[in-house]
Amino acid sequence: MSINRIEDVWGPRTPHLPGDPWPARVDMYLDEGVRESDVEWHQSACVLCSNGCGIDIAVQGGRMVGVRGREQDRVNHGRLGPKGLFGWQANRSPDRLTTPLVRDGGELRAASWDEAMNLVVERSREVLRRHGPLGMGFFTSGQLFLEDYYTLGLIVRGGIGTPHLDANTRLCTATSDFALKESFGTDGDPGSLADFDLCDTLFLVGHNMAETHTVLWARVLDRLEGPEPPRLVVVDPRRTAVAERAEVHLAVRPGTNLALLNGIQAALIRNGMVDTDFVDQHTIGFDRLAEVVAAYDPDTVAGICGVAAADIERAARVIGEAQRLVSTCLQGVYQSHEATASACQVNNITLLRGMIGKPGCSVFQLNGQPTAQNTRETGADGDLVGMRNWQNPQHVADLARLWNVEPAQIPSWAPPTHIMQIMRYAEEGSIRFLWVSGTNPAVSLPELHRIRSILKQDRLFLVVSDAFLTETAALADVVLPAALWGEKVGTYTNHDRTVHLSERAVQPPGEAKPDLEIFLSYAAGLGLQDKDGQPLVKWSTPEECFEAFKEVTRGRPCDYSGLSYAKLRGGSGIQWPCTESAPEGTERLYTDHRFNTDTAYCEDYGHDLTTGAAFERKDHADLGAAGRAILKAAHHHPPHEPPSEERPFLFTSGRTTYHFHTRTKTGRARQLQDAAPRPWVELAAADAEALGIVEGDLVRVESARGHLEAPARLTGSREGVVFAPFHYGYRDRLGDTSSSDAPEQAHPTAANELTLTAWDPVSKQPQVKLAAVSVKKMTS
Ligand SMILES: Nc1nc2c(c(=O)[nH]1)N[C@H]1C(S)=C(S)[C@@H](COP(=O)(O)OP(=O)(O)OC[C@H]3O[C@@H](n4cnc5c(=O)[nH]c(N)nc54)[C@H](O)[C@@H]3O)O[C@H]1N2
Ligand SMILES: Nc1nc2c(c(=O)[nH]1)N[C@H]1C(S)=C(S)[C@@H](COP(=O)(O)OP(=O)(O)OC[C@H]3O[C@@H](n4cnc5c(=O)[nH]c(N)nc54)[C@H](O)[C@@H]3O)O[C@H]1N2
Ligand code: SF4
Ligand SMILES: [Mo]
Repeated sequence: MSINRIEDVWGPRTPHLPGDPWPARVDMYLDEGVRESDVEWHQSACVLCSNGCGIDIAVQGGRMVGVRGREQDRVNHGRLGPKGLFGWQANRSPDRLTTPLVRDGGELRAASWDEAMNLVVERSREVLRRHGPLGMGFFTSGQLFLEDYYTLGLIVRGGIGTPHLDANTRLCTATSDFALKESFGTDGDPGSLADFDLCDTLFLVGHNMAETHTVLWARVLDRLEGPEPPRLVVVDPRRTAVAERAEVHLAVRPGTNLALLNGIQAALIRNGMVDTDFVDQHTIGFDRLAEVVAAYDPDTVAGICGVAAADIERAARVIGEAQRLVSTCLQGVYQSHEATASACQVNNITLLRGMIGKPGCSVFQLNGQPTAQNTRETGADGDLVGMRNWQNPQHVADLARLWNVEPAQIPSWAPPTHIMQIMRYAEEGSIRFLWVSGTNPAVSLPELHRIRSILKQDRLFLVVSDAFLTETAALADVVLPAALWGEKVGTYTNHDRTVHLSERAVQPPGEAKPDLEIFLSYAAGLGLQDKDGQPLVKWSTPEECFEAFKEVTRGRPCDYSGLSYAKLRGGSGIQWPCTESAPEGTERLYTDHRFNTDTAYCEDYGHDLTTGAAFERKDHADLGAAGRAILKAAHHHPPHEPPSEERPFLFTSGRTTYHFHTRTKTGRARQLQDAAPRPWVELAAADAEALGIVEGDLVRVESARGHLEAPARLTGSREGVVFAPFHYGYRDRLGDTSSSDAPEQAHPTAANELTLTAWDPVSKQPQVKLAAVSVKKMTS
């Protein structure tokens, strides 16, 4: 059985009237010769993006042989995109890690679990003895399961007591998290994916949905090509497949989102397109917002953003005329200049138009990674478990009671350390132990030359848990072989709060173990205890962990107390909050237009969006939001690295349909790897012509920090913008175990060789979408 989701990425259309249910369409892919009736099916959800499509895994003879979309799942109604259909094949790749590895005489060699874990525990003890908890750092993922994160968070925050725990969600959706907290008081996207079936207007900001949430785009295409299609406004410097469908495409100069969004708000106010009743009753901050955005008239904004003033007016009119508006933000906002400030303006537009808490109306501060939401909820990034506020002593005390530790044990004297700061401490030598789980920073962090030099240091003990010998694992002192999705049980939550259970379909290869087991054996090795001398971590299975997590979320916004593994089996995923009084979950938040901004309840006291200065409890209380949403305003400032004579182009990076991040999975799925085997550089046709470059010429793109070389592709990007996918690290021969050092590549291909060490002042999300570069044609 084969269907072609490589060429026909979004599959056949199933159009419907607004508000009618989205028709089902089941996508399936099985190995050659395998029949649907001959396999066992195991329930799961796809882990190759934050849409979290319901998926069943086909097993025959103890081996994965295919997948099928779950028809009854509310997220995808049976559909799967290219990664979902083909990406699972990475699980069976012959180069999976099957034993622990330890560095011995400079080289990695196979070791037993006892030897490897003893080494990890001994080194932790030694660092704790000599440097204290601040010598320890942990960097985790947006791709493990809720139970893995919650266990790690407890070990690190409740046991070891270091604030140096962050996740790659910092690179991904930290801004989503912070923007939601700033505007609505707590994290959690308010809307439902069904709002895409109902809306009459869509506003997509820095989101290439056609490539990055392919099943959601199929859902949108069913509207665009059906009766009463929604109007579409897109903000992206590139002419993406999404932009091609837009009524208004604003191809802004990278780094100018905030000016544009201020301009749109100014037009809404000027044209009387504000829902004044909603604003008066349910928000605070309008006067200051109106004062700030008044400076952004269409001509001024046109000059800053490099788009026509008339197009800004048109976009504002489409948004202003909407009766049911859905807006999304993603990496073109979050990884860009003024990330949180810009994301908050999209929240503001939603509020100014009163488009929240109603069917067909919402803002989506979208996620990217499949389990990023759980990293945030479990506090495995810079948050405190259960959307608690680390600045609120009552919240910390409450958590300490649930964990049975002293409140002072949980580090809350300063903001949890973000990954760029963790790297800085490792560079300076105050962090001596770093455990990286489920992420590949030697490709995905900015300014790779620097990251490699930090990770390679002798004085830093680097532990990596992964399923493959990645660029990062190749630099480690100990590598722990991890079981992947489909080989372990657990839950995760997508970007409309839908929680899925993923069953174990097959055994992990060799001695690979689930992350939860790895963390539990670490906790046992360190002998971590609660304040009564009992083991700190009180569970030994994923389900027991889930039950414990339910208790720490009770009464918090992400309330899981009404869920159970049993309830998640069989049907669709279920949206939190799911409680005794809402046993089937909750489709939309804030339907009563009461927001989580009470000072005693909120997750964050807020920040100055321009400087990032954190407010104190008193500042928040003085605002008096008390259940009203907060309209936050900020002026635009130019980006850190403007183009210059020497480097006249703006470099940006992102994704292609067929690959996921650093390709550790999609590079091992034949159909996906064949569809995008090599990197490339996108140039605007006029820029290419001026440089004498034609399609396919090898070009060199160089920033102040590094360069990459790849063949040119001429596209409809705005002039002055250069784009490269960030998927291609230096291990282009996948499974290469020959060297633990970054080779001096003949042709470097990683986008992050070029990017800079800079982050958003509020969310601390690195700015990988903006760097000044030169471009030239290579002669050979
Ligand atoms: N195929 C595929 N899908 C994925 C992933 C993947 O790796 N591959 N990863 C998943 C993850 S973790 C994430 S976070 C999401 C990311 O999903 P997206 O955010 O949709 O993907 P990106 O390509 O990173 O960036 C989106 C767009 O931002 C634009 N952009 C660049 N600079 C600016 C700017 O200054 N302003 C504006 N408005 N736009 C700008 C780029 O041109 C690009 O088209 O995708 C998820 N889905
Ligand atoms: N220039 C540039 N840089 C970027 C971005 C960009 O757009 N441009 N995007 C950023 C974003 S949004 C993201 S999300 C990051 C992604 O960056 P990374 O997180 O570094 O990317 P991945 O390749 O997904 O790495 C995940 C690793 O986890 C492993 N893994 C998967 N499942 C499991 C598991 O169950 N257990 C364990 N232990 N390991 C597992 C995989 O094999 C893989 O090595 O990159 C960021 N960097
Ligand atoms: S849209 Fe995302 S979750 Fe759905 S199949 Fe594709 S990669 Fe998987
Ligand atoms: Mo991401």
